Amino acid sequence: MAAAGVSSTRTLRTLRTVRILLSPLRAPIPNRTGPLRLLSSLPPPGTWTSELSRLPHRDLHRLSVTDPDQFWGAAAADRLRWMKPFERVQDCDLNRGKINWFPGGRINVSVNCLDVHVETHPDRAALIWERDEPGTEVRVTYRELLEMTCRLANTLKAHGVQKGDRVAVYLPTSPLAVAAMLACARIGAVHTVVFAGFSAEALAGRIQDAECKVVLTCDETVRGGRSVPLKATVDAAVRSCPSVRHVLVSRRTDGGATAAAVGPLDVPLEEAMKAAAPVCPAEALDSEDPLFLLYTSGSTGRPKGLVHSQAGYLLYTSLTHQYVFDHRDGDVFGCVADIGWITGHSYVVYGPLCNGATTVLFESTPVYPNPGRYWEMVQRLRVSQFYGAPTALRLLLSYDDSWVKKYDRSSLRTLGSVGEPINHEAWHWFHDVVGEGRCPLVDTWWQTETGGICIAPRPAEEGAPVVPAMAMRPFFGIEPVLMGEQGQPLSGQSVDGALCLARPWPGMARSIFRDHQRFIETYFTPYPGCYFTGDGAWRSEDGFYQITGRMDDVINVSGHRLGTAEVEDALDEHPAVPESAVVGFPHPIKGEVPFAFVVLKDDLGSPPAVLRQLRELVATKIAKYAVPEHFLVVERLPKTRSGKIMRRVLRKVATEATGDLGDLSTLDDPSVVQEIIQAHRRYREQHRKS
Ligand code: 7RM
Repeated sequence: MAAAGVSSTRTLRTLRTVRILLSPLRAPIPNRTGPLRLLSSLPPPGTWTSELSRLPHRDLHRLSVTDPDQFWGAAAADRLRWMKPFERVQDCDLNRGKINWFPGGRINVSVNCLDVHVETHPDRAALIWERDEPGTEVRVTYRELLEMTCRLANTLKAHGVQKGDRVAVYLPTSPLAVAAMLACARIGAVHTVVFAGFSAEALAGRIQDAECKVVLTCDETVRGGRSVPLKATVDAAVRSCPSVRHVLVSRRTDGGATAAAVGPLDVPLEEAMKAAAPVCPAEALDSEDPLFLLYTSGSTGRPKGLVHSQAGYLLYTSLTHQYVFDHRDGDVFGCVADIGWITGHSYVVYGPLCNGATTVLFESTPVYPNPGRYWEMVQRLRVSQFYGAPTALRLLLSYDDSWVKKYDRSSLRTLGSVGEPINHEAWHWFHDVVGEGRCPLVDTWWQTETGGICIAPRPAEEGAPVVPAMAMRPFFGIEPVLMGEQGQPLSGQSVDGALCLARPWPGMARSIFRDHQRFIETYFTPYPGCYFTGDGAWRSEDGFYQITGRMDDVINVSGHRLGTAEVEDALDEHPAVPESAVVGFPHPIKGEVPFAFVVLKDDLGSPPAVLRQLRELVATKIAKYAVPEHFLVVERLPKTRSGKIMRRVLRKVATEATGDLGDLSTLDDPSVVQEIIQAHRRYREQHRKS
């Protein structure tokens, strides 16, 4: 981990500065007589607001790790509305991948996100749909969203959807998509949202794996001024999905001509919802009934359907949303992620709605109609928190600062970053230019698997000043452990290792759909008793954390998580490609791009034509962002004697870091490395010429 060491030294220096700035302001931890005891047996309702929430942030954190049952029990009893109280706080055994929170409890997530707020503030905007054309936003109140959700829930029931059935949602970030998620939650169906940028084959793969009964979509959507035909993609996908009984189609645009022909499975959604009753009783679900599946890339095989469940997920997303972003009543929360990713699930939909916030649904792009889009939106909607991805910031900072400065950003209180490491330049631009140096910037680390933010700065903590490079610390109930190469926990400071989380937390995924064994093997076997994140991290001498990047074959393209194995599988389907290897390659804006090494059979077509077909193949099998930016044709790949491709060597060839290739002794034929280095030189020269 040489690269990690370099950036670690830099961080270390920054962190020292932070500590110097922090120390005079640090409030002493109050002396306590005896242990904190807030609960007797079952947490009485009201405990959290009356007792816990008054505790200083630091004490809350201490309680969350010294007495997690008390902490989570009180939080769950008070923050959520239960239909039946839970009997125990948790029953977990990470060794066996057994994760069980709030057993015995019955709850409905849609009631917590809608009905409870309709009782107190029915006319508050739940959603502000920031549509593609600026200035055409649509507000949906809590009352309206509840009615929409109920009508949709009744429509799903009328089309045979029952508790436990899976429903695919292939929609842009829009009120209908949110209502679809909550409608599933209302009746106990399990939604699986598929990012509307995925191809027909990628969509079909997910529908097949989840055996979805119903697909929800719309005719087309408009993004960056261009129309995207969603229904046509669904039509192509469902042909190979025998489980699908109905496709519920919303009419998004008036361009009826572009809507695909009405097939035998299709149901016009607006008509069906109009005919459905506006009230739908909420199912009393078990705390651990599944809420949704979300497919994400791993280092091997096809994307896996991570299973998240009801109560723990909702509690965790609402608590993190409140504390990490310093959410207050009346705020407009602006998370610009697409609902097709976990960030959209947790911080566009569930966390903010559970907290009764007004949440923004951003449907456009950062540069439409110009690079001032985000900040013009902040001004127009009076956004309080802006949460986005470094890749977009890197793109925007390449334009003139006047695109930011001409808009009023005084409504902003907290800035957030997610999805990939935020580099220093982007951090400073976001903090200093966008936030005028007065808003804390929270760099939040988490994963599809963790359900919510796990490691982030704590600006809301008493005495925490607003300073650059605010360092990351574990959230309530999270206990990070760094593991060394022999699998031993590394104690002390100034160390880096494999990032694990040593105790269960309520927001974590419960399983991989229909493959619990893979769940155990991926996350709990590498370091028994701990959850393994797949990331490396560095702990500074002050105990702050910095993420150093993935330790496996997962890369991050414009904040999109991608398994290099998926790209290889797509390439290998071409008859001219006997084998291929894909690695991540640094890119100034996208963070990383796929770099493909391909072996071609020489009797099959001309290389340029084949490469064109390969690009097309990846776009149709996965998505456009997965198409390799670089293709290097090679004679052979570097393989170990046991036949494993040594990708670490290929990464070094791609980045021309061939000075130290590391241990090559396990290679079957080490001469292949020089061969590939030569091929790369020729490639680079050609590239320079063109
Ligand atoms: C929320 C999300 C997860 C992977 C994760 C990391 C990387 C995410 C940060 C980060 C550095 C961050 N879910 N990652 N956040 N790396 N700093 N603040 O992105 O499942 O799609 O991706 O993303 O490698 O393992 S995800």
